[in-house]
Amino acid sequence: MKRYYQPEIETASREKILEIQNEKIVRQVRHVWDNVPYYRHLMEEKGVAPEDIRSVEDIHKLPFLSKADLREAYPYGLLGTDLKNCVRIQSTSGTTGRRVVAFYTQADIDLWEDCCARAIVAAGGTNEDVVQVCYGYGLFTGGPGLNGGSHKVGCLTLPMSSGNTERQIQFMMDLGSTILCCTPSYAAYIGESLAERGFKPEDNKLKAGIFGAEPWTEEMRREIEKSLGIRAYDIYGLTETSGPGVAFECEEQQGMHINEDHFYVEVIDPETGEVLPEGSRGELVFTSLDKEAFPLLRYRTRDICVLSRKPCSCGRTHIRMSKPMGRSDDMLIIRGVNVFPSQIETVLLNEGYTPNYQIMLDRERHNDTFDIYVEVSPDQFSDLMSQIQRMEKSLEAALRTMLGIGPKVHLVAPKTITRSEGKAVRVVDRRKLHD
Ligand code: DLL
Repeated sequence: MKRYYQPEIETASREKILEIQNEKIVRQVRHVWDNVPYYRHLMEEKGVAPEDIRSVEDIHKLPFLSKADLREAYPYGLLGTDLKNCVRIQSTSGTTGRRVVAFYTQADIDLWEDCCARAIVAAGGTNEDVVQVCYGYGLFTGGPGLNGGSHKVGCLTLPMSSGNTERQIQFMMDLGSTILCCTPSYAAYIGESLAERGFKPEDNKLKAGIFGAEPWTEEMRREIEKSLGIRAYDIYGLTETSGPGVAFECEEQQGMHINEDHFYVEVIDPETGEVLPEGSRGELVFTSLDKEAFPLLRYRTRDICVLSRKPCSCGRTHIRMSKPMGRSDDMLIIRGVNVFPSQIETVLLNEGYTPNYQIMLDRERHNDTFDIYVEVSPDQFSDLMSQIQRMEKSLEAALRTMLGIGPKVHLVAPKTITRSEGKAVRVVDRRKLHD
């Protein structure tokens, strides 16, 4: 039996979806023009007025927004409504400079939770399910988003948050969790931890998992499915567009359906900004068609993807996106946390180190390892092991404060990090995250 959370819209004809989008875009551009002086100014600079946008065909006339705009407008500059209408913020785990703060009205939260509910139902969720949410709660969108979606479907929701694997396993076994929501790396770790405790895949009641927030491969999907005895579904989203639920996988597991009634999607050439035809590989750009509090138009995600309109046997008609194939900026996602090399550089310089460093990323038992090799200057150099260890610990603490996750720091002697003749190779990523 095919199941949808909002069947009418999830299986609507292409014409119907376009009609909805066309109506919404006109309203949304007017809303932004009237309420977001920052974007209005960008439109004026480009010589575009709300009257020029009569349908989604005209969207290409609008200016892009990027993370740099979010930084410049931080914190309230892109707010689309009075603060008194906002009921929530969510934020990325970045530093002050990079932090994205997104605002929500109650209606925004409702729509966001609907999107997550669609993902849960697509993964087979009903009100008979027990959904264990072990994405982080708090500022991160993962926990609150899936939590809200799970409530909407009527599932018994376990708001576990991440970490404390012992407790996760105990609740999972005692309460008979049937759907697991977390990052794919944490899912793999839970799978291994279960095996270490002598549990076989058939000992748990899980049937599906909804995993996202970081890149993962088909190979990893197969391993997770095997170790937990489930079907593993991908889910995509970003704080700027609400959070998880912008797109989700159905039983076909062949790309994620984008909720096109709420988000208009384009793929562009990241160099030129030119809109590319369906099927081309390029950067995803989203326009939120409904959001009141944080209504971003043409937001550049930096995620590289391919879109497909090939009909899907699940009956959903919304366009599908491939798994993100990389990024067009230098952002790394380490254990689900967004990290920019420049943040690391800032800490090193603040703490009195040289900017000669190398970030080494790898995977051990499906978990990211995160090592940073930092050269000390000749006057910092010491033969005393205890002193080096103290310095490493203190630098690790400073980095943890800045990044929200802790790397392992290795201080190395002056001039040991290979100098490059061109661009410095700051990041060595051995994780093989993309197929
Ligand atoms: O990661 C929202 C989310 C939470 C998505 C839970 C799915 C599940 P941010 O922290 O703002 O939001 O990070 C957004 O993470 O631009 C992608 O680069 C990456 N990302 C998100 N989902 C996926 C995925 C959340 N399924 C950034 N596959 C995005 C690969 C993903 N990368």
